[in-house]
Amino acid sequence: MRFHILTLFPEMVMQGLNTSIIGNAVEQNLIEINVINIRDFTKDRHKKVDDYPYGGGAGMVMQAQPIYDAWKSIVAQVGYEPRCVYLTPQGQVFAQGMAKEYAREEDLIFLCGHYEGVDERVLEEIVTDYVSIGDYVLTGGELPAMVMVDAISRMVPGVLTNEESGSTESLEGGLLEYPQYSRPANWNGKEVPQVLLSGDHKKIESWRHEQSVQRTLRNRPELLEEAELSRADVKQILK
Ligand code: 6GU
Repeated sequence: MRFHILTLFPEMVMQGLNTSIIGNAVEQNLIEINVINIRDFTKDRHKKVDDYPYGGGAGMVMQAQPIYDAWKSIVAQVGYEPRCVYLTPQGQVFAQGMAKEYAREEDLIFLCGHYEGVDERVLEEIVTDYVSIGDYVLTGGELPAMVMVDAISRMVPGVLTNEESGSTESLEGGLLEYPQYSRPANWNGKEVPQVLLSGDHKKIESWRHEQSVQRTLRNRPELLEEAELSRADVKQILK
């Protein structure tokens, strides 16, 4: 899968995505991350990419021309118009199901805005999806783009090893992850739950599932509306 990230701050995006699992996925050619500096496409002789908003008001607006030309260069390179995500707090809130869906795309374009926004006319021309990463305001779309690349990449086949993919289950069955423990069995006077040392894998599995249900109920009760629950789960919740 190829990610194409349109930004005024390419170094920020590149540094954020060259490490750990995502860095490995790039090295193994499972994903490709193509960072494009919008400023490289300005036709302004002072390399300007923004201007004052018509109608007045605070801040600057990113102009249409450099963004459109940068986008066209991607389209020319790949030979079709991939889905184009504009990162904005006005968008649909990103969730695990969307990450899974985006992971099926061959190419995905991200447009990172800055300042007070982007000229609406270029958004109308190129953007197919408006996405937010949550209800708070950030200074630009770079961090949200990195968040999305990470969440989508781990859904691309081969990116996670068998060991890592266990932690995929958490939000997919609609439940939060159960607690984990490692050595030593007693740390600071705190014991690892006995069941985990029992070697009884059936019992361990059902204990972990119970923990997931309890955690979800305590921390994110709204998730239980979508979660797949057994009669035993419901009994546990009601007791
Ligand atoms: Cl996608 N962009 C910005 N600037 N702020 C955000 C956001 C996106 N999602 C949440 N806050």
